[in-house]
Amino acid sequence: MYMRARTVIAGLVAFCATTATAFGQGVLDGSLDVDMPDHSALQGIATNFGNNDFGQPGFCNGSELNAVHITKRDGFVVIFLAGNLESNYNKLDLFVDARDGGQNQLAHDNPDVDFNGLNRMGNSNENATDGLKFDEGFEPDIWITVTCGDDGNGGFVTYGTFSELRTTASEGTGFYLGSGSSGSDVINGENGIQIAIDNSNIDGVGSGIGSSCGDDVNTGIEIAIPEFAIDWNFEGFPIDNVKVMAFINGNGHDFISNQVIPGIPPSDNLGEPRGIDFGLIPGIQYASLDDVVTDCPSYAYGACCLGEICTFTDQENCELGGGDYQGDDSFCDESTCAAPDCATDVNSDGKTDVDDLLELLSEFGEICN
Ligand SMILES: [Ca+2]
Ligand SMILES: [Ca+2]
Ligand SMILES: [Ca+2]
Ligand SMILES: [Ca+2]
Repeated sequence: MYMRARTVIAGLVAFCATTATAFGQGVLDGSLDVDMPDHSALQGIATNFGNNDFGQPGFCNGSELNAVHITKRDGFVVIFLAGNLESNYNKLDLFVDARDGGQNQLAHDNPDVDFNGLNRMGNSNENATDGLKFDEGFEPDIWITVTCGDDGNGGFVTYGTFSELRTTASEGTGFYLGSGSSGSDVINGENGIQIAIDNSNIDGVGSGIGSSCGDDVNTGIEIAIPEFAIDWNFEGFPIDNVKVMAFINGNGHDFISNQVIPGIPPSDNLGEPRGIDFGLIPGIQYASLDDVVTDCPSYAYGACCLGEICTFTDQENCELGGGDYQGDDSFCDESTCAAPDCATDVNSDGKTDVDDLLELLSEFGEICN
């Protein structure tokens, strides 16, 4: 059984070496195929990792995840992430839950791949309670990361890496998938995983941390995963319950942006991966094969003042915490929640009274240079 599968893989790779793979009506090239289903999730917030304006398939000066489409085709799970990945070696991290078991919280002893970048997001040792945690009900079994940049000679290059996320992490296999470039110059992994990137998008979400909409983007990152890469013991179980989530991360897998798909509410970048529990972030941060989402989520978020402390949240949460909501789409800056200037409040306790007068008198006659 194993030998037969290897033969299939070898044949596939030989085929792929000569041409971009056709999937029914589809072609793996970073452009959305006409027969792909509608989005399973749409982005609702602006990107705080740069809003690309280059408009070319390779080099790109920002990252965003506008939508995710998922389908099954000719023995592959095909995932299309509408958006673009900045060519500065930032990372796309993709997680796929398509079989029993897996890791709802990333472990520390997964395969050492991509400079141990996968374990950079996991718990820091076997007794630690940290480690990136997903929403309840999402236990990914496969991780794929993609990155891109200058190849050192002015050319655009892409790299892909894969790992299993086994329930017993140390039993998993992971390896480098190879390199490619933009469009139909795809990454061809030895296990049949293929990755294509087209970074042309200059639309989709705008720049910042507020509401925005990722609709109508038809280029991005297209990934095909053969079912036998998921059914690693060749048990022949049906692969019909496929769940997916992805985010843009820093180049060491060490600083997660605010571009997560399915999205998070309006937010600055999330930062340190080990501190993140998507279960505590409102909304469901995974999408399923048969989900259809046609409208961007809309969020009424704004600045909330609790004294001089400004946070970015919705009106209900702001007022529940005793804060003063500044209105939808208001933002926190230095002056948003600043106390009014009050020169007569000598001891800075928020009021002018006899204490200020006493403080002033106690220093009466002092020479100030
Ligand atoms: Ca395509
Ligand atoms: Ca699973
Ligand atoms: Ca954009
Ligand atoms: Ca959540």
